[in-house]
Order: sequence, then structure tokens, then C-alpha cells
Amino acid sequence: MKEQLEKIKEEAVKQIEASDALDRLNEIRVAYLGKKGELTSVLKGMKNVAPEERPKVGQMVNEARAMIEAKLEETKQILARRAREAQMKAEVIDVTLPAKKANVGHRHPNTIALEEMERIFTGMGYEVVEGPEIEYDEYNFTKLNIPEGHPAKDEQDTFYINKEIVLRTQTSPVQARTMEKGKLPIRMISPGRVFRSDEVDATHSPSFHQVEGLVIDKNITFADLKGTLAEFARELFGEETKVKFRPHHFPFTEPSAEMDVSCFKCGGKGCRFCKGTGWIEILGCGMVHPHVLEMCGIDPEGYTGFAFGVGLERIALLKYEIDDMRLLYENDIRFLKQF
Ligand code: 2NL
Repeated sequence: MKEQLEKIKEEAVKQIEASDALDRLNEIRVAYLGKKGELTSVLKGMKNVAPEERPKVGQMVNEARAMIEAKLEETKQILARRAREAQMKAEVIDVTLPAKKANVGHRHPNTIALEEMERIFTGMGYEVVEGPEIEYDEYNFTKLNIPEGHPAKDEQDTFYINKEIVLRTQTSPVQARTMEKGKLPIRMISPGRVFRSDEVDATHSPSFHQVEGLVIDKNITFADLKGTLAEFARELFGEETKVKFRPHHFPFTEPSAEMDVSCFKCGGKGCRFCKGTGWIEILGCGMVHPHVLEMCGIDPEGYTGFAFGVGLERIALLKYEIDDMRLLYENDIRFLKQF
């Protein structure tokens, strides 16, 4: 019995010392100490041992069990430490390596231009007001003095949802809605997406953005329009910028004008950028037509106002010297990251 136990111990220690994985140690534990293990089978052989010898043999089995358990535990610790050391070595961190740059991106040129315009006008006390992109024909056209039969209302130019509802072709309906609310005076800009049934080319898109402005108060004159828009141009293109107003026609303003700015590339001498003229067309504007004021519930005898409309893409293209509007919509990172 004693020799058998010594042999079991010796064999167990040999196997434990030879094992190189925690799984293997478990297998050994089961093989020696488990229910059907070697030590258990020794205990089962006790019936052949003389009764007075049994406590002694029992003690020896217990000692053998304790010894194997201790050896298993010790080896487990060694293997665990070794595994941890190998892991530490494999996962070593070089704190002197340069950090990975965070890729944060930046705003779209349209957004940069929009926020610049919002900054300029809020600085002059204007509110920024937004409104629906799907509008009643009445707000998009009728209240702006664009009657039935006007060419702007042609299906060639406007997307119709049905007879009464359109995709807005300008952001003026937002201003018409503000006027109707009846709170005066008004100093507002209305930026947003507008829609025209146009073929895509370098300067056209069926969906683009507009920033319109509206001022309504007592005694507003064309001088206020000129002063305000000249200041806007100086803030946007530089202190030396000159402005020029050319007579024009819009149904919703009277008189109407288009404003040019002196070319910020050549200072007005004439270059390729301004096609040799020294001037660049920037926006449309005018004094709000009395009929528009009336239709929006404002008494044209007591109040006057001016309005203007700027194409946001036009400003972004000019400011960043981009020659094709399509580039603004393609979202090619290689293009966008230049601005
Ligand atoms: C252009 C011209 C313009 C307006 C927009 C306006 C709005 C109301 C009343 C009167 Cl509610 N006018 N807006 C006035 C003049 C010109 O836009 O060429 N935009 C790109």
C-alpha cells in the first residue's frame, strides 16, 4: 500500500512538473484526485487492509492528497505568472511613440459661408428665422406679388406637390409668414434650402440655398438698404470693397436692384476672375413692394422696408474660388478638406 502511494505521488509530481498549461493541470487533478482517480481507488482497496492498519493508511492517503494538491497549486501559480509575463512582453506599450492624430474634419464650405453671413447680420441686430421647405403656392408666389401666369410659376421652373403646394423656390415665404404675425419692426434673415426645376451644370442645381433678408420699420429708405448691404460686403470681402447698384426687376420689390462688389482679386482693375470688368454680381435687392406689404397685413402708408436675396452657393464659390457648383454636393473628402 505504502509503495503504491509513493509511486502514485512520484508519478503525479512528474506529470505536474511536465505540464505547460493550466488545462493540463486540471486533467491531472481529475486523474489523481477525482472520483474515479488513482487515490480514490486506493481508498476503495481499504477493505483488504487489516482494521488496525486502516487509520494509518487513511492518513497516508490524505497526506498524499495534500501533497499533490500543494504541488498542483504551486505549479498553477508558476504557470499563471509565466503566462502573465509573456502577455506583458507581447503587449508592451511604447509611450514615446507619437500619438495618433484625431481625425475631426471640418465644416462644409456652404456652412462656413452661411455662418459668416449669420455672424455679420446678427451683429447688426438681425434675427435668423427658418421655415418650411414645402410651402403653399400662396406664400411662395401670391403674397410675393407673383400672380397666376407669371413665368416663375411655370412647371419648367417649380416643383409642384399639387396645385396648391410647392417646394419653395425662395425663402421669402418665411419672411411673408413673419410679416403676417404682425410684430414690428422686423430685422431678419431667412437662410435655407430652395428648389428649382433646373438641369445640373456648373452654376445650377435643382436644390440650392438662399439667404434672404428683410427690414421693415417706419421711414426705411433706399439709403438704409445701400448702407446695410455696403457694410455687409465690406465685412464679407474686406474693408476696401466698393459696391455698385444696377437697376433690375423683381416682382416683390420696387424699385429693385442688383448689387455688384469690386473684385476682391484685382481690386477692381479687371482680371480673369471678374472677366475683366472689375465687378462681381453678388445679390438682388429692393424696397419691399407696397402690394406685398398689404398682402402680408402691413400698412404701406405707415411702414416701408427693404429686402435682399443672396445665393449661398454663389458666395461659397466666390470666397473659395471654386469654379463648379457640383463640387459642393459631391462630398469628395479630397475636395472638401481644402477649405
Ligand atoms: C435674388 C433676389 C431677392 C427678395 C429677394 C423679398 C422678400 C420679401 C419681400 C420682398 Cl418677403 N423681397 N426678397 C428681394 C429682392 C431680391 O432675391 O437674386 N436672390 C438670389
